[in-house]
Amino acid sequence: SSLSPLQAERLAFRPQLPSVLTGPHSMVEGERRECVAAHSSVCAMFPHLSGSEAGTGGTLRLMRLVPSNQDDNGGAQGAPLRLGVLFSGGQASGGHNVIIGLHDYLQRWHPGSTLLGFLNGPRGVMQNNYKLLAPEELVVDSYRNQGGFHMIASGRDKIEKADQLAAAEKTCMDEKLDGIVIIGGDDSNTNAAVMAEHFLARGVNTRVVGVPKTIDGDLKTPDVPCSFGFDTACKVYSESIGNICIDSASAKKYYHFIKLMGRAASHITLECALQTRPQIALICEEVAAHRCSLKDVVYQIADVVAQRAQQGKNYGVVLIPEGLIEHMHDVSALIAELNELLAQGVNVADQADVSAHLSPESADVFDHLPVSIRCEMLEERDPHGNVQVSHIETEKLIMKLVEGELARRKAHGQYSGKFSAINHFFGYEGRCSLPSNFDATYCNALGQAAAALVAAGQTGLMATVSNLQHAASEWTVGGTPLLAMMHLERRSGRDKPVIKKALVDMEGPAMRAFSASRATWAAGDCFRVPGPIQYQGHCADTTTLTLELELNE
Ligand code: FBP
Repeated sequence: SSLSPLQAERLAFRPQLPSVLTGPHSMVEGERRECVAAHSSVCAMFPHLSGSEAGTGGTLRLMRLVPSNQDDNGGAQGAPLRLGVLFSGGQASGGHNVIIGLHDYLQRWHPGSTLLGFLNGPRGVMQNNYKLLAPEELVVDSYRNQGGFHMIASGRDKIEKADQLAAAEKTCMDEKLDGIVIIGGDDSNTNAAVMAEHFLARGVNTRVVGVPKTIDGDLKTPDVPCSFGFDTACKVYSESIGNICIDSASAKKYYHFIKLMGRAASHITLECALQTRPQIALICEEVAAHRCSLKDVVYQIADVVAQRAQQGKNYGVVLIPEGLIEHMHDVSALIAELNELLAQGVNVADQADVSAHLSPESADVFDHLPVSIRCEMLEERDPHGNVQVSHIETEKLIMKLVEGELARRKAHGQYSGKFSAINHFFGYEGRCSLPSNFDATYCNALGQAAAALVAAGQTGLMATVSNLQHAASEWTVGGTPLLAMMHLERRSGRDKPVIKKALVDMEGPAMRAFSASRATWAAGDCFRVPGPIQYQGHCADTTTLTLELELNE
């Protein structure tokens, strides 16, 4: 077998189930919910899902799974169901356990059911390209508690335009699907709501249920405590960061600049900072809130380096979220102008010409960037033709500019230390690790919750598993309306209903804990070493410090 001993051992792990899923149960209505903002406008855009076409003005309700002895939907064994499932967007550890949760629920409560795994993400639905996840072929069993999405693979296509919705509708009709489960982030679950509305309007019987996935941790509400994959990714990064911290304190000669995934939100960087206590961790939301410029950020780091040099410390660790580049106001203005120029077909090979077309402020920023970064900004494009910010080596940019600033201070007699820096990027390696016990258990429960929602005839909901501060047996299970996670955003000149990204809350418990300690960490050597993910023993069931702080607020 190609399995490592640990992979083989993890195959045998059986996540504990919330007790409500271990016996007969039924789905009941819970509290009312409002959209995050613009409730009536959002509901009016989804008349069938919100019930506003019935003149109610839009009533959204939570669903809760409760124990029952009755022979109702999802309670005692029911008729076989036909379910489709797909992964959408970036990988996140635990995804396979969501599918396993779906599979196990169907086998237990709806024997004879069929589970279709759509291949390569939403495209698989539009092309009706799937793999049968049949128990007898043991396809599913060999992925228990394993990392990755490779059982059926993922993709970043969208199902939102009329022809795409029509293609999805045809597949669901042809396959006579009772339900389709979309395992994705904010955009994918926004599309899930659009699809659920479309199916209701067209009289298609396929229910649509979402599952909260993304390592970025920016899909959360009071009903969705966290997205899966965040726990494992932060643990993988924190292990390496902790080791690098100790290396820097041992060699005493390098500053390590570490870029971490997380484009819009800096939850990963904040959690890794709480875990490892580096000298500096930049938080995008704070940079944006204080309207920091590139120079402000560089000065902030140079100040810490200079203060440490006075104590004879020419080493340390700096954490940089990958979205930083978009959150410094002057750089984000430059990127917006470059996007315009690229769309107009400016000659990217001629950097002087590009500079001449920019506003004086943006030209000043552009001209002071290292040539390599200028090239990245002009050459790395995403499929929409925009600057591909996640491919820009922000950590190198900041490192080089700090070096320049320190040289300037040295020339003025304001700094006399030595500065030698090394850059790292931790991203993809955190997305497919063997899931932590938390992610394995949470995902298995989420999969079962999603199946229970479909079995109860629910559509347009996100599966939820809550009460996470207690043992898994006490976790609660249900669903929250996708519309309740939405607000309106101005996109391409019109108001679009989308799921609101949950950014780092400047007043939240995790940020408060970080703010209270960061000055001490900057000056001292307070490094903390979390070590590798544990699967056994008393450290095995800890979750992130972020979630722990939030749950104990
Ligand atoms: P999702 O939001 O789809 O889960 O993806 C998040 C993420 O892992 C980001 O942290 C990162 O910026 C991005 O994916 C990288 O995307 P890609 O896999 O397309 O390079």
